[in-house]
Amino acid sequence: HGDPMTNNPVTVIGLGAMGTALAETLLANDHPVTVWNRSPEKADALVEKGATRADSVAAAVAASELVIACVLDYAALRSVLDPVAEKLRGRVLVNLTTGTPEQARSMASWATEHGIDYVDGAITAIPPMIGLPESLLLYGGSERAFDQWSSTLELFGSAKFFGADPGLPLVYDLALLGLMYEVFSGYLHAVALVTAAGQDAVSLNPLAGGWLNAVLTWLPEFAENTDSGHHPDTGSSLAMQARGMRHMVEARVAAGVNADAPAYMESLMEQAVAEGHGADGTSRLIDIIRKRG
Ligand code: FVH
Repeated sequence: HGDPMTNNPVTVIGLGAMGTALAETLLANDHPVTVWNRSPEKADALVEKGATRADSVAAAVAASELVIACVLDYAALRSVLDPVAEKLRGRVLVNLTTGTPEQARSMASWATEHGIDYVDGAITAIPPMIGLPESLLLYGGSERAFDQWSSTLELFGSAKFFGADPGLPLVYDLALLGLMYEVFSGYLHAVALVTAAGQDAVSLNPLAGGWLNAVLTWLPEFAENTDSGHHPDTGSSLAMQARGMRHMVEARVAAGVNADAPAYMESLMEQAVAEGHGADGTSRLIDIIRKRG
C-alpha cells in the first residue's frame, strides 16, 4: 500500500446498492469502515466482511474524519444529516447522492455554515462498476478536502475534480445522462419506424453503428463553433435541414410513430431561418435552444 490515507477510517452513510458498493470497495482496500443505514439490516453483509455497524448517525459521523454519504436524494440526505450537523464540524463530507446542481450548492452552503469541509460528487457508473478504472466519478467543492482524500476516492474509479463550484459535477452528470437518453430515444424511434415498415429491428444494426460513429465525429466541431460564436455551413444549411425535418415528421406520423422530437428540431430550425441564420450550420441551433429557456 504505502498510501498515507490507507488504513484511515471512513464512514459510509446510506447502504443502498451504491453505498454498499462504495463500502465494499473501501473494505477491500483495507480502510476501516463504519456504516449506517436507516434500515440497519442492510449493513449485515458488510459487517460480515469487516465493517462496523454504527447504532446512530451521530456514532457513524464520530468514527471517521471522512464521511461519505450516498442516499436516495437530497431531502433524505438533509433529514439524516441535519440532526448531526455539529458533530460533522471539522470533518470532511463527500456527498455522492444524486440531485440537481442547485441542491448540491445549497448543501455546500449548509456545510459551510456548520464548518464542514464539503465535496459534492456525481457517480457516472452503476454499482458493479465501482472499483474499476472505467467507472468515472466527478467531484467539486473543497479542493483541500479532495486533495487530502483523492487516493481514497480514486479507489471507486477514475476521479475528475471540477474546482470550487460544488454544482458542476451534477451539471456534467446531467449533461451526459441527457445525451445518453436522447440517443436511446433516437434509436428506439428509428426501430419503431423500421418495424412499422415490416422490417426486423435488427435490420437497422449494420447501418446504425456506422451512422452513429459518423455523427460522433461532427460533435466536437459543434462545441468549438459554440465557443467561437461562428457556425459555418459545411454543406448542410439549416434552411435545407428544416425541409428534411418536415419529411421526417410526416413520415413518422404516417407510420404511427411519435414525431415530437423531430417536430421540436424542425421548430428550432425554422426559428433559426426566421432569424436570418438559414445559411448557417447545425451548431447555430444552440442560440435558439438557449433563448427558448
Ligand atoms: N444505482 C445506480 O445505478 C445509480 C448510479 C448513479 C448514482 N445513483 C445515485 O446514488 C444514490 C443512491 O442510489 P442507490 O442505488 O444506492 O439507491 P437505493 O438502492 O434505492 O438506496 C437508497 C438509499 O437511500 C436511503 N434512504 C432513502 N430515503 C431515506 C430517508 N428518508 N432517510 C434515510 N435514508 C433514506 C435508503 O435507506 P433504506 O431504505 O435502506 O432504509 C438506501 O440506503 C441516489 O442518489 C442515486 O440517484 C445510483
